[in-house]
Amino acid sequence: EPSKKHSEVLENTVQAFKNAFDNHIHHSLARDEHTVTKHEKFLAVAYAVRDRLIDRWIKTQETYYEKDVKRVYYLSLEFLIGRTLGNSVLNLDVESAVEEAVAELGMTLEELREEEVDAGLGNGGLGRLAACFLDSMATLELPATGMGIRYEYGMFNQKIKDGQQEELPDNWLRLPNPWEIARPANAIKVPFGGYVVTWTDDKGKLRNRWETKDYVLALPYDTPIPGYRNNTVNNLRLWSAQSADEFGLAYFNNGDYLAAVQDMELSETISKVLYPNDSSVNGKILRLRQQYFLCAASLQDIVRRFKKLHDGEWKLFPDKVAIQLNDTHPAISIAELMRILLDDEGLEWDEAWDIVTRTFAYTNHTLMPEALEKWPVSFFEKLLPRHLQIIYEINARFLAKVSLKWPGDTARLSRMSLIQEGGEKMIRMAYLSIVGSYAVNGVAALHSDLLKTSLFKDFYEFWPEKFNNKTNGVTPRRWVRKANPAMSALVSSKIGDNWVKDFSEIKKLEKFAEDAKFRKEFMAVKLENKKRLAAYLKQTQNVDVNVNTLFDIQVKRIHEYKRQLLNILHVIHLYLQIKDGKKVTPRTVMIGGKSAPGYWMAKQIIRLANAVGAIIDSDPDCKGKLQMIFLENYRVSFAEKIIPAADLSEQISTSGTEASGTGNMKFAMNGALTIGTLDGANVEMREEIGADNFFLFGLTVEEVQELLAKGYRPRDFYEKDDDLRRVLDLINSGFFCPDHPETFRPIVEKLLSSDPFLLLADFRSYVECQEKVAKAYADKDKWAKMAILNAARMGKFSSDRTIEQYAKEIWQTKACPISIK
Ligand code: 26Y
Repeated sequence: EPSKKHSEVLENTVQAFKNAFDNHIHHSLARDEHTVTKHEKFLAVAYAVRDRLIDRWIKTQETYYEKDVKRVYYLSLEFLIGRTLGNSVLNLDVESAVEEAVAELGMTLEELREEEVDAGLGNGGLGRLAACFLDSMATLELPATGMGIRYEYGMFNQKIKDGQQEELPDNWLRLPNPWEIARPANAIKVPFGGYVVTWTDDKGKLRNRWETKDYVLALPYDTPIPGYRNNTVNNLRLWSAQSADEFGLAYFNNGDYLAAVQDMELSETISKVLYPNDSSVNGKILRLRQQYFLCAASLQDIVRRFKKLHDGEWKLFPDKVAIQLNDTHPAISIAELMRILLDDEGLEWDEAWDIVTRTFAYTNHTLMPEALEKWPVSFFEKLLPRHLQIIYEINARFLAKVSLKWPGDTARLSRMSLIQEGGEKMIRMAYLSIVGSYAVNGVAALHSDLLKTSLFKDFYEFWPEKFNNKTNGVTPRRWVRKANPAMSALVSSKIGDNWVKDFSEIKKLEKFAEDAKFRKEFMAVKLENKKRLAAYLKQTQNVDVNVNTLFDIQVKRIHEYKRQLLNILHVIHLYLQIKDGKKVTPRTVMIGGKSAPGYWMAKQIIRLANAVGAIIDSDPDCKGKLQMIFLENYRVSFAEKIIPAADLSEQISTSGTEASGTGNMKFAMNGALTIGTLDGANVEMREEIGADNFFLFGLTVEEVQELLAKGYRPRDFYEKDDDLRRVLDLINSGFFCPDHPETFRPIVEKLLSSDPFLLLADFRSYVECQEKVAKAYADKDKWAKMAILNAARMGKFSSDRTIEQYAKEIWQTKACPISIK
């Protein structure tokens, strides 16, 4: 009984932590006080904290097993965790002891936290959502496991050189990762390629078997995920690819030892690097290998755990396991579970299909057509021949049912087919996901509605009951309590600190909007956060910012639909206003985010932002009035410094394009006001916050659709609007790039000719709304009231609320509290 043997629970006293640091510096790192580096001090503290998670971690897993609870597996190609130390210390409730003990090391906890490198195993919203969900699932004591890939290189590091994005590799594992535990004993073999053999079993039944010599080993690395102030420590299991020993055996026999070892490298490339594009599929076969690698390893693991308690009781599987697919990226799991049940376990098709379709649920995160995954049938023939057969069979049975409901509607059949014909045959992964799941959800009310009326209309008509909404949320632990300690302390001094666990309690803050003293304190905290960000920008980018200006911030991936370009057009407009001698409210506009390396237009937008920022900077007329800064290398740990410092949050996507957004929520919780469109979760935020406290502009989804339907002509807007014309003409003149005046002309060209995201149509409305923002900011007291009401009315957007809904309405899982005696 392991939990008895180690019942001398590690102490959380200051002295115990001091001893632990000392011990780890000596025994784990082989250093003394003269040779230990700052980073090693971080490692020692991290090991000491991790030690204090282990008992609960083991106990949690043991309890789930003993109670035989229904488990959730959250399958995702991305987990954008960021840093872990501060979060673990908070959730373990050992902040003050650790704080005091690290003083012994001659450092503050804050400094130590800066030593930790971000785990950047994701692109943006979808990956960060997975990380927030892990925190909430553990906090709500749900028996949940995250499963993903342990990429050796995460999201690239962005450098701005000569005003342009450069990508540097993120070699995050060069330094030891103190949070993970390798479990080579639990390695799993993942097959690829080969062929399908049909055989007859002893009952005379025809069966299929996938045969191959091509295997890759999946090694699990486990990271503990502690709940907030409870005993739950869930598991995040990330798979790393290693060559299987058998691989290259043929070479060994031929004596070509070095060729064999070189070949082993090939299988290890599977988990080498995260694909850094989040908005258009690139169709590389290595990406399909990654997807199958995750699915195969995870499902074998899940099935093994199920069989330990319920071998032969397959009907029970959906009562013990729910698998959530984070977008279509792990959708091959559906075919993989079918393969296991049919080929390995010998079930009949109907039994197997019933189990599969009571196990999976699918979350869609985008309506953008370029981001919808389709894999060539030829890739499947090469890599996953048995899965291809299974998908064909799923499709045939599905289309037969569709045809019964709509006899003779062949157009509908070809629209709904899992296989896209005409040209290269492709598998539509979203359709596979819908057909193989019992629940399909969007990530905000508007998005879920649009799924039903546009992208998945046919499927909604066939299975209305499958479709549901789960509006996103973010964890208040990381995004308020940790990122904004000053605001948190102020808030807790008024309403206690239970809001950290039950974020609906944040509404108790509302009444303090009318308290003049509180307003002053609240805005003093904001100023403190602005100073903290300013100091960081000075230190890292060597820029000086004026903290007495309106901090107007847009941070997110760079994409045309998110319309950073509209933001830049507005900045140029303000610049021209200043040159005209008009009075403006002093602003510092900050834009940050990464472009996919191959996304030319997004890179041009970054380049324009930097060029415009440089011109403004060089113009003495703008001093103290206008500044634009590009924030380099936006990532989770940087977001934690940026968001609490914002006065204004830019959420300006074209209506109908941003599925939800989650940055929008983080800003508002930290007392920023939003300028935004009726898109994604903005709609629901505005409902909660109140229309008076939200700066709304732009066309609605219906108006966008109408304008596009009647034939959108951006040039009409250019011709009718003098301010807009001046801005575009100035860019076109080469003013922002005198050495190469043609540089930014393609941007203007695209806006005038097609402008697919309707920047010109929304420009006037945006500029007028920004004028309202400027006026409101000038009235400090009014602004403070609005800021407080924003923070106070964000209770709905905790990921705890989101996860409660998933648990109740999709997974049918219940809390399983962990007790340690
Ligand atoms: C297939 C590949 C190209 C791909 C890789 C990553 C496609 C999409 C993605 C990531 C998408 C993503 O991050 N979507 C965002 O998900 C958030 C969480 O639901 C939403 O808030 C946000 O609106 C949406 O853009």
